[in-house]
Formats: sequence, C-alpha cells, structure tokens
Amino acid sequence: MTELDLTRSLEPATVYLKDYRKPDFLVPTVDLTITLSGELATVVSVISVIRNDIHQRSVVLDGEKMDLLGLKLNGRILADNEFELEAQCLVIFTDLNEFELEITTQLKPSLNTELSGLYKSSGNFCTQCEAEGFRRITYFPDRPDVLSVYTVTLIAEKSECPILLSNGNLISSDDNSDGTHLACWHDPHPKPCYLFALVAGNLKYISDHFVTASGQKVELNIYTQEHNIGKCDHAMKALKDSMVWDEQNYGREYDLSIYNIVAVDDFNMGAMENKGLNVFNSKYVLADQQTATDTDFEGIESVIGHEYFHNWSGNRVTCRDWFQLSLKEGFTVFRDQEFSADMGSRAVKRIRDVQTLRAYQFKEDAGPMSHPIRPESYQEINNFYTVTIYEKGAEVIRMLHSLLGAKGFRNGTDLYFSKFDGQAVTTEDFVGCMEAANNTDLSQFRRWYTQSGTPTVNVEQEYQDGRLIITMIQSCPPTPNQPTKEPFQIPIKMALFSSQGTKIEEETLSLTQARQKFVYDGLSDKPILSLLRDFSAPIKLTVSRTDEELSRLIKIDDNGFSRWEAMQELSLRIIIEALESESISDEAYSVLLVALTSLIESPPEDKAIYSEMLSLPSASYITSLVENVDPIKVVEVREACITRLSRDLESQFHVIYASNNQRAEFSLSADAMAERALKNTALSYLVATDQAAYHALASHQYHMANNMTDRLAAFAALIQSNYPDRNVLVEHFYDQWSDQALVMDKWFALQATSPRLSVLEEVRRLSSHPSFSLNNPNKVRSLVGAFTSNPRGFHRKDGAGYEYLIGKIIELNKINPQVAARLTGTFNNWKSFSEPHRSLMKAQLERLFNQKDLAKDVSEIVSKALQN
Ligand code: B3K
Ligand code: ZN
Repeated sequence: MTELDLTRSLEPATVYLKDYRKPDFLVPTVDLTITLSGELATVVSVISVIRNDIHQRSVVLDGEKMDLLGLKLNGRILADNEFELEAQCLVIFTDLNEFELEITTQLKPSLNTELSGLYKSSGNFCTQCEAEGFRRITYFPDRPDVLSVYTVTLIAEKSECPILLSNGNLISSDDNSDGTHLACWHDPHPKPCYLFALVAGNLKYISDHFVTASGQKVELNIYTQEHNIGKCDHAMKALKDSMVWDEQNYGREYDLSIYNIVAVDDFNMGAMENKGLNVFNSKYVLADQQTATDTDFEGIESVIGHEYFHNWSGNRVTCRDWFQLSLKEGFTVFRDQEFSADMGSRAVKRIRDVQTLRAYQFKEDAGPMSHPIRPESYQEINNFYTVTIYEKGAEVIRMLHSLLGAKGFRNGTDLYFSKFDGQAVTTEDFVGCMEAANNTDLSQFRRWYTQSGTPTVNVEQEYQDGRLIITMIQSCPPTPNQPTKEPFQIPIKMALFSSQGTKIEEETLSLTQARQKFVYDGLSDKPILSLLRDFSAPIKLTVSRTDEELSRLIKIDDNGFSRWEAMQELSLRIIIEALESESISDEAYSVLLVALTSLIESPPEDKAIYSEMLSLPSASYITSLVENVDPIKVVEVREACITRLSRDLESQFHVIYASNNQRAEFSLSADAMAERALKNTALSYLVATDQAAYHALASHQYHMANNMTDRLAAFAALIQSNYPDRNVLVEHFYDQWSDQALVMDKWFALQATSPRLSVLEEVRRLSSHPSFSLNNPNKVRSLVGAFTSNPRGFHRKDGAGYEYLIGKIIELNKINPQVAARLTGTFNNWKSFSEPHRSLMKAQLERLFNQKDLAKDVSEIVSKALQN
C-alpha cells in the first residue's frame, strides 16, 4: 500500500496567533439595506472607512459565495483597474485615508445548507455570522477587532415576511404601496460583524418586560413559528432570571430597550448571542411539560443565561482575534454554570459539568486535536469551538475564582468590564485585571492558557505520630507540538476528617511545584483525606486511599461533589479491575454492594445527588481511562454490574421508586425534579432485572405519565431491555409525537443507542425515515451522533459502524462541513482502542482523507487525526 501524502493536508492555510496585526482599516459605521424577496437577498452596504495608522496598503475586504453587483467609492463607480475581485476577497486600491464605500451584493439564502451567513430555516430568513459568516453577506473586514455602529434597513413583502428584525432598537417602520414593508434598526453599541443578525419571516411572539436596577424598561420578546408559541414561557422566565442574576452577581445591566430571541429549527450549535437579537436552536427555547424533559428545561435555562451573559462578556467587551475565543466563551460558561448552580442544586450542577469535562474534554486533550485554551494556530476556526475552549476555559476561570476568592474575583471582573468596555481585547488583558485588582502575581497561572493536556496529580500520604505528610507530584503528558510542560499552579481544595466524621481541617492548597509536601501536625489519629473538593482543578487526581476510606467518605464527606466522587472512584476501581481480569470478582463486587447498600440506608438529603450517587460511571468515561481499550467489553462489564446490583438491591430500588412516585401535580421545582431523577434511576435498575412485573411497571409509567421526563425514562428503560413489546412501543411513541420535531430527536437518539446487536441496521433504516434529514443538524446529532456513542453498534468488530459513519460524513461534507467535521472528531482517539478497532478506524479515516473536495473543516480534523 502506498503511503498517504499527508503534506496535502497542509493545503488549507494555517493562521497563527504570532502573525496578529492590527487592522489596516477601521469601519466606524455600517449602513445596510437588505431586500429579501423569494429566494434572493440583495444587500447594499455603505461603510465609512478610515486608514488605521500610516501605511500604503490596499483595502482588503473578506467575501465569498455571493455575487458582486456594484461598487462605489465616495459615490463614484469604480473602474476595473481600481479594484480586484478574488475568490475570497475584494481588494480596493486607493490612497485616501477616509472614504465611503457602497457595495452591492446578491446571494441565495435558500441554497445555503451550511447554515453560516444568511440562510432559510422553515421558510424564514435568519443569519449566523460567528465566526466568519458575515463575509457571505457582504464584503467586509470580517475580524472581531473591527467595531462598527450598525444601521440596518430590511425590506420584504409584508405577506411573506411580516416580521423584520435586526440588532439594537427599532427606529422606524413603514408600509410601501407595492406590498413590501420596511423596518429600520439601529444599534448604538459598536460591535464586530460576527454579532450582526437579521431575522425575517412569518413568526409569532410572546412579550414581557424587565426593569433594570437603574430603572430602564426593556421589552422582551421570544419569536417562534405559530405552532410553538405555547412553549416559550420557560425561556422567558430564564431570561428574566438571568437579567436579575447578572445585576446581582456582576453588577451588569442590560443596555438596549429591547431584547429579542428567535427560535429556529436549523442551527449548527445551541444559540448565538447577536447583540439584542439572539438566534437560538429551537431545542434551547421550546419546552412544555408534555414534550420536554427536566434536562431540556435545565438546558434552556443554561443556554438562555449563557447568551444573555455574553451581552457583557463577549459583546460589550469582545475578542481581539479568534485565538482569544476562550476570553468570552470560558468566562461566559463559568457565568452560566454559576447561574444554574444558584437556580438549582449546586452540587449536582458541578457533578454534571465534571462529567462533561471528563467525558469530552479530557478525551480531546489526550488526542490529536489537543490545544491550549488559547491556541497558537488553526486552519478552520469553526473547529476550535471546542470543549477545551468552552469547558476547560470555564475551569480556568473557576480556578481564578478559587484562588482569589469571590470578592477578589469580582474586583477583577469589575475592573475588566470598566477598563475594556467597547474594546476588543485578549485573555492576557483579563488575567492582567485579575492581577491588578488583587495585587497578586499570576505569571505561573498563565501556563493554563498556553499549555495543553490534562495534568495528573499523584498524591501520597504518610501518617506517623500525629503528623500527616501529603506529597503531591504533578506532571502533564506530551501533546501535539508540546513535548514538555512546566508545572501548573493548581488550587486543590481539601479537608481532613476524623474516623468519627468530624471535619478537622479545610483549606485550599496552592500546588505550584512539580513535587510538593503539605504537613499537618497535632492529629490524634490517621485522618481521612478529602481532596479536589468541588473539583477545584481540571486534572486527573490519584490518591492512595483504601476502599474503607472511600466507603467512609461516601458517608461523611460534607461536600456533595466529593461524596459523589468517592462513590464513583470506588465503582471505577471495581469495574477497571474487572476489565483487567475479565470478570468481576465476588470480593470486589461485594465492596460495591456494601457501599450502595449503606448509601441507601443513609442517603444524602439532596435527592438529586442521591440519584447521581446510585449511578455507575458512564461507559464513555470508563473507556477514556483505559489504554488499549476494548469498548464493547466496557459496556458488557458495566451492564453485568448493573444487572447484578439490580437483582441484589431489587427490594430497595422498589421502595425508592414507590416513595418518590407520590406527586400528582407536575412541578419544575428543584425538589420535584430531584424526585423524578431518583425515581427514574430506581426504575432503570428495576427494568434491568428483566422481570415482567417491572416491564409492566415501566409500561404503566410510560402510558400514564403527565410529563415527558417520566414518559421518556420509562420508554428508554424498556427499549434498552428485553421487553417483548418493544417494537409496538417504538411505533406507539412515533404515532403520538411524530409532529413534534424535538421529540422525534429523542426517538431517533434512543433507538440509535439501543444495545441490540441489529442497531446498525436499524440506524441505516432510520437514516431514510421521512422524519429524518441530513440537512437538519439536530437530526444528524440525534441519529448519527448518538449512534457513535453506542459501542455495540459503532464499534462492531467487522468495522461496519465506522464505515457507516464515514459514509454519512462524506455526504455531509457537501451539505454542512461544520457538522461533518464534528462527526469526524469521533475518530480522534482511534489510537487508544484495541485491535481490530484501531486498524479499522484508521482505514476509514484514510478513506475519508482520500475523498476529493474535502471542506477545510473536515480536512483539518482528518489530517490531524492521521498525523498526530
Ligand atoms: N458564540 C456562539 C458560538 C458560535 C459558533 C460558531 N461556529 C454561541 C455561544 O457560545 O454562545
Ligand atoms: Zn458562548
């Protein structure tokens, strides 16, 4: 076989942080007139341009995938020799230092299946400009450090597009005699073009208002298609809660008289924070008791909060360049995590966030796409909207919060917002404010921004004569382009408990050296060590602790996260040992059984934590911890454990189920949600016994439930079991919900994650189901994406699962490269699997690599996967 020419992958240009240069020209004002008619959009853009500093360079405006219809400079049509139109830019030759350009472009939004720029979703026009979509609307310096004041006039047939929205405040609207109408929007806050948005179409809305702390009244509107108008109330509540929260916690008020949110069905990610006009994936807006689960309700609250918080962390203070993405994303994720923690159960929010970090970010950091939260280079910026930038970025901000304390952190953010309001800045500016406001030195801490990889901390403890010596040794594995690392500054929250359960000591240690000792004297007995409480740093921690010590912590630790973590660690030990020795020994199993029995005898007060503690670590997390792993073995061992536990603890689970199944009225209170979670965890164990009585119990719950959380939990448990009427149930669910796109996403996902051996054939069949479409990212994620998390189907030993996925990626490469690239990332960790998986995955990656016309999104991921 001939070697692959991997240099070919270097074709898409690499952009480097070190090459950053300030913009050659500034654009203080943008005046857009956009006419939308049928399939066409005509854009007249009038921009004022100022040469930035003294230089002779020409004006280079980014632009692609549109037709240039007209070009004037100071009102004069430019001659052919005064400009040059290239594939990805428009170059204008002029000596002037200040001038006005009028650029007319035309585009076809209905043909835009990439969902970047101006496109149509369910017949309505909408935009997505971050990161580089504005250049598909008009020629412009499409970079975040060019800030402009926008005035936007939208014109369309009134019957076709009764609603016309853009950023900022509505300043006028009018009807024309030819059946068209217009709306003029003005946004007084200078913004980069990635925050521009328009929405036009036939939409309905719900309206409310908010009065800011300083007494400004803000109109709040949520727009959707008419049939979904009854599902916006939860999003509206979340928006008002977010507005209060940001005033109380960061002193940040909203700054326009209107805040619009629009829900669209076709969207590449969760939502977009365009100034005053957020565009949302309908998944993060629409919810009611009958169609949405508690997880959906929580997701809406969190994403509504996230986009709202961007108004300050992202919009008022934005990024200088895309290498600074974590400046707005890491910080805003931290803000939304804290908001959700304040609205619900803090410990459970932390548990979920850590689960996400471990399952996805740790994996990313151990593979070919590993990058620091401030990357040095990229080929396609859309590939860098990663769990590292977002979730690890948030962990880095959280560590600053831990090291500086709540007050010190707030002083830092106050300084940051006041110093840089209206500017495009860097992560260094943020850290600089934290330093200045706290009069401290964060030079070592800055390594979190530049070094990639997940640090490991090994902890040893020695106890003798009333003295405990804790030795911590940190290291960080090599990652692409970073063979060696310097020690990090790592905040480690710790506590010491006596064997009776009294807390003797509690503090935050700052680990700064490669090897460091911490000494505690005057102890009367060997204490039990609780470390990395609240998961105070994004690291892998190993501590020499006995099973007994962990079992004790499960009972006594007063930190909800650490209590859960002790249970997880104990279960992991047993499962990993079973993986190594091919089966669970009776001795190891009994440790787990005893721990769970005693948990059930004296459970934590918070039922949400209790439910999490009863659940074993996910297969994907276990898989990520083992080298040369057989992914099918992992699910088999895990399921064997669950089945055994379900039989041994059957009566206990039955009691938990019954005692948490008492509420008649549906409520979204934290208590009611926690009860549903606990009840449904118990139900899944009961159904795992595969007894007919529990199939009947779940079927009863499925049919009688007054909410989707309970209905879906019963449905999921049944279709993952050997329930004989499975197919009837699947059809029943479809008949009931086929007109609800978001519920259909759940239906596809649950079938794609079924443990049945025939799952790939089912997924293939569902790929041509009338309710499925490759053009809709939610559908792709729910069927194709969910399938990749199903080891029995995806990791089939004949390679058919891998072949199916690459086939879909090849189709998607033409339709929507961003979505195709995300799916390609599934193969990133191919080297960590055992044979035959590794070779089969590699062969499929090579098949993809050899395709003609790969979009640079896909090409970057596949070539890095094969190279590193
Ligand atoms: N800022 C957007 C993400 C844009 C992604 C572009 N590929 C959503 C968010 O993080 O709030
Ligand atoms: Zn964001």
